[in-house]
Parts: sequence; structure tokens; C-alpha cells
Amino acid sequence: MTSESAIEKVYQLAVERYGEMGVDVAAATKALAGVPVSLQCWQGDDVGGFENAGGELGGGLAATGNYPGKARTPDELRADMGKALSLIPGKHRVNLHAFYAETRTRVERNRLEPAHFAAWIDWAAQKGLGVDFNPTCFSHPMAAEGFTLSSRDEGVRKFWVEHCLACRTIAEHIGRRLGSACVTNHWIPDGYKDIPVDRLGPRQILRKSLDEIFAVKTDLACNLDAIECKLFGIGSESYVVGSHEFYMGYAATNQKLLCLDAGHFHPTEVISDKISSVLEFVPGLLLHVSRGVRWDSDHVVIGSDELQAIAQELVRGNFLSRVHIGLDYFDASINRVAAWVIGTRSMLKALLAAFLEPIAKLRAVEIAGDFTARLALLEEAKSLPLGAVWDHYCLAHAAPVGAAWLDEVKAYEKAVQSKRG
Ligand code: RNT
Ligand code: ZN
Repeated sequence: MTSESAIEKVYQLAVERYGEMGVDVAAATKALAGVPVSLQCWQGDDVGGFENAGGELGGGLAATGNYPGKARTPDELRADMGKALSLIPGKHRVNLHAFYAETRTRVERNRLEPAHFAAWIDWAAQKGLGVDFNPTCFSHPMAAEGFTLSSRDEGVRKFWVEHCLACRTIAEHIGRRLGSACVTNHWIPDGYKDIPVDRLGPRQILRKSLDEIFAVKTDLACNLDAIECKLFGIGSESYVVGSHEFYMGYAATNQKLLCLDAGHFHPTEVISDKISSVLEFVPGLLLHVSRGVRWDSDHVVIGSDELQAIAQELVRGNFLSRVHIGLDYFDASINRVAAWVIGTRSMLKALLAAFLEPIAKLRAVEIAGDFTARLALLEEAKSLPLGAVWDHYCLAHAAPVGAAWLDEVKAYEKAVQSKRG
């Protein structure tokens, strides 16, 4: 066990060391405490949802792995998320998908109501968590043809428009109840496996559907709409209706939040460089922080160069009031509670590193045209004593220090998850 006094000692030395670089550690940790990360509920049950237990995961999504102990009920999922949240410093949010509704009998997705999320809302209120929301336009017979909001079948299209409208009503209710705007992210899987001859038609239909959905005004203090693009998915390799250009144009024209998912671009294309570009034209962003490995594989977020670059952009640009950070991955090959903890702690640590950057100095040398110093100082900054500040931050926020959280997950796995059939 690391002793508290040792943590305190190295922290004091770190404060001094950062101070020499012109960095105020207390200001950095205070800023970090104000940044919530939205934890995706779907990591806990491999994007299963609770409406038709046993239904196939659709929309070209794939959760690979068969690690035992996934959550089977809403109570189990809440317990698992509660466990994960207790191992992460700070106050955060929970991201729900519509098919995590709790209904006594089957309720069609276009008939969902706030009441079907009462247990989630009460739980979040009691824990002081914000909640975000998503229409579920996949894993459903009406999505079986591969088209939802862009379907040429008017019955199908209407159904999904109604579903999105129902979701926005639910989100507005959630935001009002919890006193914190709910970000509603609209993602659809629509696309073709093979080369289409009409790329325009489905996009015109999607535009019309979005117009119908957003024609109903919601209170911006309670609900914020986001739209999420994608380059390709499994089964939509050749064409995705909701491409980056499509939603970028729509979000800019209609002043919606744009959702950038780190796994939704060409493998060498990064979202960190997009943040300052698109924020010139859209009111805000939702980030789906993810980690693609060779493709949009939704691996657990780790402290990669790109994660650091995302955090740096958010902090350097002072964008955090306009950017909502959500995680989006689903790994079924490791303990699912650990997957949340690893990804969220990595995200927070990357933000802390960004807040601790000797930015004044870096900016000064860049403006002076001294690119030698810029590169040199950026490299030196990488080995400043971040770990000492992070450990102290965890301690101050009553979260386990270092890998101590892993013992708690192992104990939880033994006592709770391993007992699930
Ligand atoms: C799919 C999108 C989308 C989903 C979630 C479950 O490629 O990234 O955000 O992962 O809605
Ligand atoms: Zn996503």
C-alpha cells in the first residue's frame, strides 16, 4: 500500500517542480474537478439493452469477447456502474440508450416515455449524476433492412422519426429533473455494404427526417441535440448516409452539436485536429472518446498520443464549456467494470496532464517563432511529475490511488459478477 504521507510528500515536490515551470497545480486540479465524463451504460452488457433479452446486436456493431459476469438486468447494470464510479475521482455522468428502458410489458420504441426511465433517473438523482441519452436506431426488426431515418419506406422512416421525438421528450424530462442538460445523440447505422448508384437520395431523406425531428423545440437548458457521423460500419462498408460532411453541414446550418467519435474516421485521421475547426461553426461538440484498432473496434480508451492530443486541444482552446465528453467503447473480453474504470481514469489523467501543461511558455516560444524550443519543451513536459499530482487528486476525491482500484474490482467480481449465470 502507498502511504498517504508519501503521496503528500511527492505531491508537494511536484507542486514545486511545476511551479518552476509557471504551472499552478491547485488551479489545474480544481479545473479537472469541474469536467464530467459521461460513462456509456452499454459497456456493461455488450450493447444488449433490456427490451428483448437475447436479441441480436445490429447496426454493424460488434462486442467481441465472452468474459463472464455481464449485467443482465437494470439493477445489475446500475450496481456495476455504481461500482465503477466509486473507483473514479470526481462527479460524472451516465449515458443511456433508449433500449435500456424499464417497461413491464413490451413498449414500442416510438411509444417510450419518461416514466420508463424513472428508476434510472431516481438512481442518478440520488448519486448526483447527470444523464445523457441516445435513440436506439438498431437491434430492431424495423432496422433490419439497414435503413432507419433515411429509409425509402415511409412507414419505417416515420417509426424512427417518432422514436427520436420520443427520446428528445425523455431527454428533456431527464435534464429538467436532474438540473443538468441531457445531451441526446442521434446515430443511425444507415448505409450500404456495396457500391450504391444513388448516394444523394438517402441523404435527402435523412435531412427531411432530421428537420422533422428538430422542428419540435426542446428547452436548451434541458436537452441538447447532437448528430454523429461515421465513415463505415460492418455491413455499410461502401456507403454511410450520415457521413462527416453530411452532419457537419447539417450541424453548422442548423446549429446542432456535432458528435465526433474517435473511431469513425480513416485510421490515420484524428479527431483532435477537428475540434478547433468545427467549433468555429457549430455551437458545441459531443466527443465519443473511443480507440479504434485497425478499424472502429471500440477498444477501451488508454493514455494514447491521440487521447493526450484531444485533451490538450480541449484545454488549450478553452473549449470545455462547449464540449461534452462521452466514452464510447464496448469490450467483452475483460472485466466490464474494469473497462469503465480504465477508460475513464485514462481520460481524466489526460485532462490533468493538459491542465498541467506549461502552456504560457510554449505559446511564447511558438509566437516568437522558436520552433526548436517548442519541440524541446513539449518533449520535456512529458516527464514532469504528473503521477504525483494524479495520485494526490485520487486521494483528495476519495478514489483509490494507483492500481488499488483493481483489488476492488477483483473483489466485486468474486462476490457479485461471478455469481451471474
Ligand atoms: C456506432 C456509434 C454509436 C454507438 C452507440 C452504442 O458506431 O459509435 O455511438 O457506439 O450509440
Ligand atoms: Zn459513437
